[in-house]
Amino acid sequence: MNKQTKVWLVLSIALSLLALGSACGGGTSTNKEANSGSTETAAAPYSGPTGTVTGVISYNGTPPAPKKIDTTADPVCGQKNPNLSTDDTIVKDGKLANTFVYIKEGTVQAGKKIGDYSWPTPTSEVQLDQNGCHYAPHVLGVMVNQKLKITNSDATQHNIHPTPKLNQEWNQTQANGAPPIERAFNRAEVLIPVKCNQHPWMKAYIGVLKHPLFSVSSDTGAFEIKGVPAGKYTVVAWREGGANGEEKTMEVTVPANGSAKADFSFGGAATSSTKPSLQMMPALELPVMKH
Ligand SMILES: [Cu+2]
Repeated sequence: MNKQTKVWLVLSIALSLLALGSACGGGTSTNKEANSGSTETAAAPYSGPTGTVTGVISYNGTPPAPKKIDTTADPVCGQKNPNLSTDDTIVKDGKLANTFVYIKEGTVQAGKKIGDYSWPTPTSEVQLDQNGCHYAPHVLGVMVNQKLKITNSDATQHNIHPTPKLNQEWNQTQANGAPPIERAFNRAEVLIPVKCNQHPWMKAYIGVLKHPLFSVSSDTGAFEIKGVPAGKYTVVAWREGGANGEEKTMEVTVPANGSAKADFSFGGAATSSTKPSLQMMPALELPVMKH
C-alpha cells in the first residue's frame, strides 16, 4: 500500500464515520425538534387543579323555520327520511343546539399559556354517522390526530367530503354496506365543513383542537367543558352561517374545583345573519355535488 492509497483510505473511513455520525445525530435532533419545536406536542401534560365551564346558548328572536329538503334525486333518502329538513338552526324554547364551544386561549393559574401544555390524543374514536341521508351529529369535535369513524347506515351511497382550509382536503365514497371509514385531521382547525358529493343538502362541521377543552350545545342549548385547568381564558362559541360561521367570545375565570359560567346568545338583529350562507359560497363546486 503506498502513501497515497493510505491517505485515501484513512480519509474515506473518516468521512464515512462522519457521515454516519451526522446521520444519527441529525436524526435525533430532527426528532427532538418535532417533539419540542412545535407547541402542540412540546410540553408536559397539565396536572394541576381543574374546573369546568358551563353555559347555555340562546337564540334571540324567531329562528328561521326548517325547510323541507327535496330528496327526489335519491329515492332511498326520501323513503327512509320523508321529513328530512334543514338543520342549520335548531332552536327549542329559545335555546340553540349545535353550537361549538371551546377554550381558544388563555393563561393557566401557574402563569403558563394553555397552549404550552400537551394533551394526549384520545384512544377513543369519534363517530360520524350517515343516517337517513343526514349527518349525525351535525356538529362535532375531535382532537388533532384522534380517529374519526364514519359509518353509513343507509341503503345508498354517500361521498364524504370535508373542505378544510388548514388540513388536507379529501373525499371518499362509501357505498351501501361498506365498512367504516377511519380518518384523522393533523392540524387544529375550527371548524371544517363536511359535505356529501351525492346529496348536496348534507352538511356537518368538525372542530379539530389540540386540547379536549370543547363541547357542543345540546338540544337544550346547554354545554359543559370539563377538566379545564384553573385559569383565565377566552371562550369561543361558534355556530354555522356565513362564509366561516359566526363567532362570539367571552373572557372567563375558571376556579380550581369550581365552575365558570359562559352563556352566549345568537340570532336577533345585531348579528350577521345577512351574510351569504356557506351553501351558496363555492359556486365552482356545484357541478361536483351532482355526481
Ligand atoms: Cu350522502
